[in-house]
Amino acid sequence: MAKNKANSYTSDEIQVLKGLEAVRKRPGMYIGSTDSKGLHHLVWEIIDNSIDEVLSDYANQIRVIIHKDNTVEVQDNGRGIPITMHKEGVPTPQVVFCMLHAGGKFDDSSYKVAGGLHGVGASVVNALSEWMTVTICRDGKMYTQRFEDGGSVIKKPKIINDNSKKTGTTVHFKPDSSIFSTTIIDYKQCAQRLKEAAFLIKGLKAELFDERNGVSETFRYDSGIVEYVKDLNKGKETMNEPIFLTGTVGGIVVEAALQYTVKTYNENILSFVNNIRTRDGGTHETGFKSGLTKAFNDYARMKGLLKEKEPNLEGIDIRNGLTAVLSVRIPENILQFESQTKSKLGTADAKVAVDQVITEQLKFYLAEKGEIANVLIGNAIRAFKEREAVRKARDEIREVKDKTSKPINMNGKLTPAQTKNPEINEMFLVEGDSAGGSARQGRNRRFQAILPLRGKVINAEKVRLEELLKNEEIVSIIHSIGTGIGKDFNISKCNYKKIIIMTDADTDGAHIQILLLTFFFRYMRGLIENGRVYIALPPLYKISMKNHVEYAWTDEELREKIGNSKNVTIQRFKGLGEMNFTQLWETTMNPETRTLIRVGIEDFSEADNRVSILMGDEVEPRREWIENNVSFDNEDNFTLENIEVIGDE
Ligand code: 28G
Repeated sequence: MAKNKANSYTSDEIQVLKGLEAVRKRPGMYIGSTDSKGLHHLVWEIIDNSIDEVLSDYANQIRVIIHKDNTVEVQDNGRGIPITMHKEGVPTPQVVFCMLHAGGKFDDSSYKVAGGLHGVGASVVNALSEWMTVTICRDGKMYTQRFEDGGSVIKKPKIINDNSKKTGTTVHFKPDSSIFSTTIIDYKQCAQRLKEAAFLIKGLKAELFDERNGVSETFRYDSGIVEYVKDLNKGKETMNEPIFLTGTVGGIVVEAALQYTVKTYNENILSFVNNIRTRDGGTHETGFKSGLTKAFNDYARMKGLLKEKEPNLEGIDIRNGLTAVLSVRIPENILQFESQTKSKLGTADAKVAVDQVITEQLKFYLAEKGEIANVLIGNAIRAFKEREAVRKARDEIREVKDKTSKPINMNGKLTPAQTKNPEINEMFLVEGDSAGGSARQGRNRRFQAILPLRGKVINAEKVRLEELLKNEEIVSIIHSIGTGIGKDFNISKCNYKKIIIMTDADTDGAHIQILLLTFFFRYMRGLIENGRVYIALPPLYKISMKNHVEYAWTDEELREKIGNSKNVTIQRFKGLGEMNFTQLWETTMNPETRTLIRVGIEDFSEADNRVSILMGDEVEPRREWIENNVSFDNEDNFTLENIEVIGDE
């Protein structure tokens, strides 16, 4: 697909391509895929057009309705698309919805939505819809026009009301079921989108109605990203009220909100450019970090909190426990992304602008709020000291490792695989010594390693790394996997293709799973990102029939497998320990017959929040969550909110 650069575009140069047929032939080229993800791109595309109108300051309301038939209706209260003739005698709505536009969209806002993978235009949505109706309120009239069959049938526009006081655009469409593998619209994703937009655009009222079940929500945040940061930190103990910093340099509008948490030691910076999430950061994030570091050090020097001979506080320590939302608006003519996916900002001026705004504003803030400044600087100094302590502890481990001739000690109770092939090897983390024993006997010793875990796993969310490194199980896990942890993490050193958590199918087992996932999420996130972490699913039932044995994972499966057979014995497995090693191999470990769930991370900030709530001090939400969310049938629905199952093997 030819993409012209945003800055070489003028509104007169609308490149009209051949028609919508090309889109229907190769939908993937325009929306990435024709699965659920692609389907939702259609929705984002239309919502983004409304957002553009909001950003141009002509609209402040967006309403999204998911109808019973999974059609989607989006409304805004903007100016309404002009209904006048566009060039060469085509009415403007027809240009917008029936002509393919190469590159940028053609409205006049200078900070328009840049589009992630989308930004392909409403005509692509029309092309991939069974029908689309557009209703425009403008100049006291209400017009409507309908398109069918991917925009190939164009009905005449109609005036349905010539005494309408409102203005705005409404687009209602039905995604084409012959193109998409699913046409079910996901409420949660829509809610998340609208919520994010409402956080980023102060004063925007975004409503979502789900007519399939009567659920609805309204998002409106008059304090914008300050409320976003509070929302990210909800349920966590914090050090300060969010600090809001803003300024404009060279046409780049910078907004940041910062709040420190007490018991989470990592940083969570969410950055956006023209309301598009930049997952991989970029120049604005770099500027944010350097501004933050500068402001804190300048202040600490000025107040004598750092002696002349002492080194500067380091960024990593200053960001200890920080939750921040950074939102910048960059005029289109200097907007540049580093990656194809637009997830990393490249505009060099953004670094300068953000750095300058953050340094100046934050220095000013710290000088004014001396008490908070002291708390935050104390936090950074403590983080520095603890980091030093951790480094020492890590060095000690290394020394122990170097000195002993049997490094295997570091691996605790690991029973290694016979071959050392990281491309095929698997490690089972097994709950309990006895199940560990069966697993050791039942495994394929060539490529399967077993590490039994005794008792409860330590909660990585509650203790610092230093403490964690004193825990035998954790040390064994780290050393067996081989990647190192935290900043030292290196996926290429991973000894295993799959790391499989195998626990009993009960609440304790679920708890162990969550504790292990928490540890991986905090210290070895790359394992999850690389899809190396799995959960084994032992069966719930053993069905012994005359000549053979079968296993069932759900009640339904049990009924199915029993059928009309007589003389059947059904045994309910309560734990791994009830299976002998052959059964364990057949049902849960044999790659040919087992079911594994792969653990993935959909959205980091949400998952981060979840993990903090789940693993933090409060016991009740954790228990509740386990009961509500962990089910032990094999419906693949183990979901840690956004740490989720992304399919089996
Ligand atoms: C409801 C779902 C999605 C939109 C507007 C408003 C204007 C517009 C949209 O103009 C056509 C071509 C080049 C200027 C712009 C109205 C200027 C003046 C608009 C939407 C006009 C596009 N008055 N609202 N498009 N350009 N909302 N919501 O699609 O010359 S699209």
